[in-house]
Amino acid sequence: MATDKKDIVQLAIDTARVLSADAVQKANSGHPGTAMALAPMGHVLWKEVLNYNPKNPDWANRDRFILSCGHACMLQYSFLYLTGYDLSLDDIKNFRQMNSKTAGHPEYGLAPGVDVTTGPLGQGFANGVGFAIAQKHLAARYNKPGFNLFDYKVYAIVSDGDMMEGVTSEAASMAGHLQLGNLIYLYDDNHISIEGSTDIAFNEDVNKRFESYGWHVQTVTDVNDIHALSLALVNAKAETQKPSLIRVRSLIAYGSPNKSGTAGSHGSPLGADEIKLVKQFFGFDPEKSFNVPDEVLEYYHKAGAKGAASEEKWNKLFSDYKAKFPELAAEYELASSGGLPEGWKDALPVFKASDPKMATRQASGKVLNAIASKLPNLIGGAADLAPSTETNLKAYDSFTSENRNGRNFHFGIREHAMGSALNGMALTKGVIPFGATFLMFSEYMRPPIRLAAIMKINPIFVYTHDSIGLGEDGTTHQPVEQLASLRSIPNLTVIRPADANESAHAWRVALEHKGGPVVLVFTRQGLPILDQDKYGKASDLEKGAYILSEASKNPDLILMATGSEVALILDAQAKLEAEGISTRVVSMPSWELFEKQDAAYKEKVFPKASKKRLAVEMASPMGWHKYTTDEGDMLGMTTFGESAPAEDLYKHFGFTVDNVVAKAKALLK
Ligand SMILES: Cc1ncc(C[n+]2csc(CCOP(=O)(O)OP(=O)(O)O)c2C)c(N)n1
Repeated sequence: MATDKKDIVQLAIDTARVLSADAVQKANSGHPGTAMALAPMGHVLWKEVLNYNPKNPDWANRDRFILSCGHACMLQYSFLYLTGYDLSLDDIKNFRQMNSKTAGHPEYGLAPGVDVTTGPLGQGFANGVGFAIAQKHLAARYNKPGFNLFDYKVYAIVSDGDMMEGVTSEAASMAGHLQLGNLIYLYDDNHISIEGSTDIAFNEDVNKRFESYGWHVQTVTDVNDIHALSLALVNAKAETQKPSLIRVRSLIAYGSPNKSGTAGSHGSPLGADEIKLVKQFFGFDPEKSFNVPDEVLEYYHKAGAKGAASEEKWNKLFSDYKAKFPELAAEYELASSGGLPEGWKDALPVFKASDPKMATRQASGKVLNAIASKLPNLIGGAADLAPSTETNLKAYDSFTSENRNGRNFHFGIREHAMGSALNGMALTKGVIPFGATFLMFSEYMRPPIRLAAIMKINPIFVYTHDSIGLGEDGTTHQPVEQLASLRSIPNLTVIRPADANESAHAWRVALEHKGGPVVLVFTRQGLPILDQDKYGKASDLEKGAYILSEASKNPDLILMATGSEVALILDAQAKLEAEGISTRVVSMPSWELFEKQDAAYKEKVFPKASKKRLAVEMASPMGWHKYTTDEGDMLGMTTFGESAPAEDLYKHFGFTVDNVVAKAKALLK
């Protein structure tokens, strides 16, 4: 081994650099430069700072680590492998290949030790704020004198790209305001992004910016100075009031004679010749690849192995806690395993048909407030729209810098960061987070919605003001294409309930749902409460679609709708039946839930022989054809709406009983 007399620390760091470069070279794709440059950072983190146990990557009190510049993932994979996570050298050799754990960007659930999927820049930064919020909340709820169950910190490596993204500004502002002193971010200030020097697009004073957000800011002038790095991290840990940013100057692709400091090393393999020069520079055999000296593996394994004792100590602490605080311990154990307390569903309200009209947002608010005391781990808030989205938990405080016990979150008008923070919270086992805004502004949070779906995690996204039915706010606020686009996201379940009782069941399904996020879509405007003695049961919402009102005989026609349009098609059914047209009404709150039903149930709701079908939804018709068939039709929205009172808009766009009846009859001609 051509490693001569190097001291073990330098040898270890250089091994991580060369390993990262080799993996990118073999894959013939990836981002070697930053992984190489930041190996000293990786070393200080995994060797000295992070509290983790490679044998149990899910240990509840581990420090969280986020590689927000996910493209540099070979850095993370290298250290996860070296410290003894369940990742082999073959996994490193299979970087970016089919079915490997070492995907092109770190993916939650694939490589052990990856706390969150990253890659879209800015997301990891903002996820960390959610992790930090959740840590503070868990600590406030469960820690007791002598029992610091949750005292972990949240670390991230962030890059120039992260710093340029808007979501980072939202999240940093939120973190500063909330005084999340448990956040420690290392900023790789390497002056390079894809198009070249960051000067061409980015020249603000990042330190000043973060100071003004209320962060504690330090600068390390050379990433290779591991003593300075360690010291800055010690200072950051000691700062418990403010989130910490450590700006670290680095040279991309350090060690590459022809490519260091250039954008060329950002996103392409170094090339066979250059990688040999790199190996020579670090004193490695240029002819050997994936060369991990035994002493390096032993050295990092030893660092990783320390975690087992830390976890064991914590397990003992938790078992003592359990003896002293059995109820709290049981509550946490249940919540962190994804369970819900027995009997919680008994608290779900039931609404009567004789009650006055009620907007589904209002019903949702009543449901949330009815179940909040039964579900102590349900926490959430809105992007400055709690009064409009009816998401305030009235009996509970707000989560603030002084009160971490609060269950109401004021995310501010920061939808994007709210979504990303919700993901960080959802990834922290033990809390069930929800966040609310208008359906239109789901557009401002699509990246975290998509990432939640990729990660198959379970934040609940609450969206109200769900159609032109919101009225006078006009085109800018009237969602049209949002339902179709949300329904197009794999692993996402969209539920648009038809009335107050369906809203209660929508929350039930959302809270019980596993394997992906749920979007709940509610109206601004009042809707009649469907008579549970007369019509299909609202609990059947869980099947996605159900026969709400059966035809008088074998149906000539099937009317289907979601949300506020269900009441409309019920009225249309009465008219059609009066004219001798036997009409079935299907309430279809969720396509995704319906698609999970078996063929027999689907055939029962939509018999293949009954192809005269009309769907009604005040949204883009895209996608409905599957259910309406070639012989059916869809009454939807093909423009952006208008500013006017809702009743006028219904007439203008044809969402009237007469128009539904006319369209239905046209189908039967
Ligand atoms: C939201 C988003 N936009 C664009 C990209 C594509 N992209 C990947 S890396 C990168 C440049 C990042 O530069 P920097 O953060 O400085 O990383 P470094 O060059 O230091 O590795 C870009 C634009 C992305 N991953 N995410």
